[in-house]
Amino acid sequence: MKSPNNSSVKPAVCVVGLGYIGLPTAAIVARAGCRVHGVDASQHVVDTINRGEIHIEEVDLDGLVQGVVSRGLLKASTKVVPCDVFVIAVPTPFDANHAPDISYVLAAGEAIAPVLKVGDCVILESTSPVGTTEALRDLIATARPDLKCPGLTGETPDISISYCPERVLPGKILEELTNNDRSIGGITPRCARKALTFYKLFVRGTCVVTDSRSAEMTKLVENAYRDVNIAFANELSMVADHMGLDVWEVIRLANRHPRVNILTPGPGVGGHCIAVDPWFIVHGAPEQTPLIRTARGVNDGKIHHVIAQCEALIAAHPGAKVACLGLAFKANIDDFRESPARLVAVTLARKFGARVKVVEPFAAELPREFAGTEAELIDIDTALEETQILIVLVDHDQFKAVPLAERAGHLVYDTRGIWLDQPRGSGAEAEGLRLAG
Ligand code: SAJ
Repeated sequence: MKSPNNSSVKPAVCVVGLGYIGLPTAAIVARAGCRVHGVDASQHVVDTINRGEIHIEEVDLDGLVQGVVSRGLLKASTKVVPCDVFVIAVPTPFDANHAPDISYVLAAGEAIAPVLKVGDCVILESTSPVGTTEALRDLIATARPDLKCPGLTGETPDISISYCPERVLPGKILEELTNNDRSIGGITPRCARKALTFYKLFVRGTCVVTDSRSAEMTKLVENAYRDVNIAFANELSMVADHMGLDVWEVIRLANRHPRVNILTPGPGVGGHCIAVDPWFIVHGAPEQTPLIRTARGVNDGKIHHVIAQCEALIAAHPGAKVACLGLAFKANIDDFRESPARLVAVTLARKFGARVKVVEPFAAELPREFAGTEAELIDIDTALEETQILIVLVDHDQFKAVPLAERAGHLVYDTRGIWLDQPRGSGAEAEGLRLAG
């Protein structure tokens, strides 16, 4: 990498993987003054970005990408080119047995190995099982025996390799990429220092230097911690339904304890992170992770609990029209990946036919799984006027804004607790259902 001490000389940066993390990262690094070469396997993604446009939804990303592309600071292609810093931000899915798949990471390693030169810095950002950064190092060492790789011998390595995960929240990515603290996990301390120099170009949060394995585990631990705590909230909501209690009231009161912070029940856990990353820990230590594994079961089980509650409510009101409010995996974004709301809505649509409508302000059309159902995408006003049962599946601001006067006469199953002013006597007891969420 170019002289880290000469602040006027910014490194040329190659970002491999231009998705939800790679593209915002490439754009922010370009805005910091680096010449950035983005690489993606999809020609459509490459062409979109080179037009100064974006293929994903993220607040303010369109303006930023348009600016850095028009200034020639960001260019995309399907091929890697020689640079000083290589950031790998490709997917790390899991297979049917919840075993992590790092093939995209290794493919990225294969692509960058031929163009590496002495002084270059390789950084893996993708959420990965512990040991992946060392596997990447071994791949590069095999592909490039002429380069001294870190952590293999006592000699000073020619290149540095580190693991530096992101921890951004969709919808706030640009802000959090800049301001959040960051783990900088080097295969050696020297590697970490090289990566630290790069991140100090655009990270205002504290960059905490550590080893690559600790950084890999930290990322998984952060998301597993959240999944376990969401599972506790979801289990409470199922207990409340069983006991006829108002889970929102119980959590509101419990959280007034100075050291209690119970999270929010929902229809299950969606997205490509919280529902996935805990499995990386379980896969690495299957005998030592009963809690993490069970929490995954509770959160996935909540989806089916919500479906059962909905089916009972709808069946108890023959002829009533139903509006499923929301398909996204979380509030105010258009990301529908692994969304529990989608599964609930399509299950109801398949069972109750034309009675079921869907409201999703962030969708222009229904996802493909609704093909063959009679479900219809409508807006919230039509839902309020033409349906009798409202099932809140996503806490979009647009739904929160519906005043009590416009929904008091409806039967409401609020899985997100956005309408706590809804009369509890909204007919739910008639079926013995306490629709606590
Ligand atoms: N959820 C609940 N109840 C809650 C919080 C969340 O039901 O109290 C649900 C959400 O509705 C959603 C799912 O859990 O379906 C995940 O939502 P999330 O808010 O945890 O967010 P993600 O998956 O978009 O982002 C997480 C974040 N990790 C943590 O908060 C520890 C983010 O910082 C990570 O960078 C991201 O995963 C990631 O990329 O790993």
